[in-house]
Amino acid sequence: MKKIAVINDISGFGKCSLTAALPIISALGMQCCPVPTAVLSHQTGYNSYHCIDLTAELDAYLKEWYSCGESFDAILTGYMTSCEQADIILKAVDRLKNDCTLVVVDPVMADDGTLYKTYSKELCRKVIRLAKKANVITPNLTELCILARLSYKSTTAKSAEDSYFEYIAEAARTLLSENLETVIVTGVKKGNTVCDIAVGKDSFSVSQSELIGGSFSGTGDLFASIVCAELTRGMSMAYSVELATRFIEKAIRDTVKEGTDRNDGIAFEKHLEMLINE
Ligand code: PXL
Repeated sequence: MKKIAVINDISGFGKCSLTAALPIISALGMQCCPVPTAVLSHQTGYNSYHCIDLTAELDAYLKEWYSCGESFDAILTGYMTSCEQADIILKAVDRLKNDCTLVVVDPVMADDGTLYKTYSKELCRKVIRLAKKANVITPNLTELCILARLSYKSTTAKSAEDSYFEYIAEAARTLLSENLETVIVTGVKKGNTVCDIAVGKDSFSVSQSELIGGSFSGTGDLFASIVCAELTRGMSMAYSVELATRFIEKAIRDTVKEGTDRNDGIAFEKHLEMLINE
């Protein structure tokens, strides 16, 4: 069975990070091996939460993995609590990967034009360094603007232009390198649609959904988990992105019907059957 190491927090409420990655990767028939970076009562978008930061334990936890010689088909990283934790994760990615390991970095930093309140400029610089180690990154549009040093306001101001997606693709292409093969920009709004755009050196694909509701907790984590697992089992980039887009669209539709708060995440559980034996 293929194994994916997921370096992320676990939050009691918010259906994000590890509570998103675990069911998705299991449904897709792979073993999810968590490196829990923190335990939170709720994700940080709620008005109040308690965070048990596991930074001080991470080296000892990872040392056990290193001494067992564990190796992984893929590594997926997400939310980080501090610069000190980011430094440990930067080293862990190098130690855990082998020549065949797919490294997917979700450069969690911001959404809707605003940095998450726990992310400093210095932590963003660490995220940028981590993104450079990846084969695939999955920034939302705000995070792409940070990575590509663009203004979010002037980027979204172009959304009505015919060339909007090409503009975004050009920005994404500036990030590509020898190892970073694909940048998938998520949640790009255009008219009444929201799109996920996969950009490679010579490739470009757009997966489109109807824009329903606003942005919800955990969608980036669900998206990155589906894409990471599908690529790990050998599916194409365009197929993996389209499946992730369709899965999230269906779950958002149910969530909007239920009328729950954006912080509570999306109603994805009933749609896991789309992924089982798929
Ligand atoms: O979904 C990203 C994420 C993950 N983990 C925690 C968060 C967030 C976004 O706010 O707060 C704890």
